[in-house]
Amino acid sequence: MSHMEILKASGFGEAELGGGTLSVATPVDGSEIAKLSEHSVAEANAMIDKAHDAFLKWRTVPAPRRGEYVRLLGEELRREKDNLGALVTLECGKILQEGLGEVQEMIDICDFAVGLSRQLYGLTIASERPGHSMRETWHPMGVCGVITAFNFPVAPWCWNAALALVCGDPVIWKPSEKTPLTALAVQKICERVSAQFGDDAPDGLTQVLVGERELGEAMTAHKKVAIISATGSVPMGRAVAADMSKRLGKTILELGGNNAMIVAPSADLEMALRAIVFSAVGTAGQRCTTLRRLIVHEDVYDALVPRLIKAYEGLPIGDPLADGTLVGPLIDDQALRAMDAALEKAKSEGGTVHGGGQALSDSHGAAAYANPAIVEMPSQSEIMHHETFAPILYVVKYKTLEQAIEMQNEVPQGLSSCIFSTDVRETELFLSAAGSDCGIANVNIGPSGAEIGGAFGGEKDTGGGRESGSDAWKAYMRRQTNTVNYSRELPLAQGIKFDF
Ligand code: UN1
Repeated sequence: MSHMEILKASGFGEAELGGGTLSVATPVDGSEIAKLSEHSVAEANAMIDKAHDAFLKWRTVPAPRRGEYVRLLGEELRREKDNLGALVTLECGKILQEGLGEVQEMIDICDFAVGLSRQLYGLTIASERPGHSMRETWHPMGVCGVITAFNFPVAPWCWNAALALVCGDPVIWKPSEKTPLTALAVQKICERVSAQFGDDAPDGLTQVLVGERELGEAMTAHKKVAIISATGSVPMGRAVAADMSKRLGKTILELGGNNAMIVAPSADLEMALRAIVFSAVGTAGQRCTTLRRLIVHEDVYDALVPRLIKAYEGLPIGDPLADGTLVGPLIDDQALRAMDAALEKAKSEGGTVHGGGQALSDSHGAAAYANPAIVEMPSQSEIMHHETFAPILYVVKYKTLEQAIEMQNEVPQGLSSCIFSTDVRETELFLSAAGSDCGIANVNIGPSGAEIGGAFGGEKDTGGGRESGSDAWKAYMRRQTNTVNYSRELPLAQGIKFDF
């Protein structure tokens, strides 16, 4: 399919794609595919007010009925999976299999949220007073602002939106300025869902803000945005947290990752090799869960690392829309330059670089295709503490598991981690309180590609937020403690006497 056909299949007309000020390029060949109109801050504020009006109505719609909205969204996404998956690939450059996988992740969280809409359970609590009962009730919170990054242009919106919507919160979305088309395509889908759903879907239930940073700032500044869930860089997250804390608004932050794998002597090296390649070069190293540090026991280093270097040499790099490609382009030239700079720094810190540099420079014009790189490092140096959003895998040796865990935890980020080992003493230590300090810790699988059923997020510079499965829904609701006196007395708690 041509680029225009992909855009048309997602419902874009030519008029909509031209005439604006925001230039959108496809990383596939670097060409411009749209010039979109941007929202002003005044328009953003009006949209937030509209979302708040929607909240006043939506919060009174019974949660299972709200779940029906999300069920219809999941159905529409199933129908649109091929079109939206191709658009994800066109706009952010991940290979088509991963574009489709991202839409599947949206469908999965919709299914989860539909069930959840009948399970927004509170507790009953024993009261210390006779004739009293206590319980905990969960109520809708307010407008939920969602800020997303270019690398997963649609799934993180859906992790947030599917939960927020069943929890009674309208959603206002500020996608990355690099990937607004996928967001607009999803908004078109939501508008179809609203039309099917009927009158109790208020106007402004889901909205998209097209433009740059100041629109995110409009959301953090606006009192009617109760929660902001932001995915992206650590500096962005810090700015959102600082602004929100001024008005004591809630945040859910999913920021940087610097994910490691420990390969122990007992590991199944065949499996480890496959897991390493997928998690280090998948999405061209631009997942927040990408494998960036490989910590290999000295006894298996020589059996693993030369094979890995060889596997990298044969990787099919190219057009992400073409069958057989495993590594697509980086988002833009700036990303390629950041990768080059990190590799130079790694060299200056004693690293031996295999691979790296621009790939396919002749055939792909302005696009930024990179050769994935493996860097053998003498120790965990400065550069290894940074997340460079590119396919760079640093490799270091270890002697004892305690030392490996210490290295794995030493970086500022705390998103995902894993160990390859068939020794239960090692794997359980890795998962224990003295083990990985990350939000995600896996055994015998890579650090990326999490399923939606678990809570997703991590500690330290990763921001501490949790999205998606488990009880992440609680962050989108307000908790209310209710004490009900059904007696004819008025005893005070803590046995206080107060007679008058
Ligand atoms: C991200 O890169 O921001 O676990 C999200 C994974 C995907 C989500 C990544 N399910 O790799």
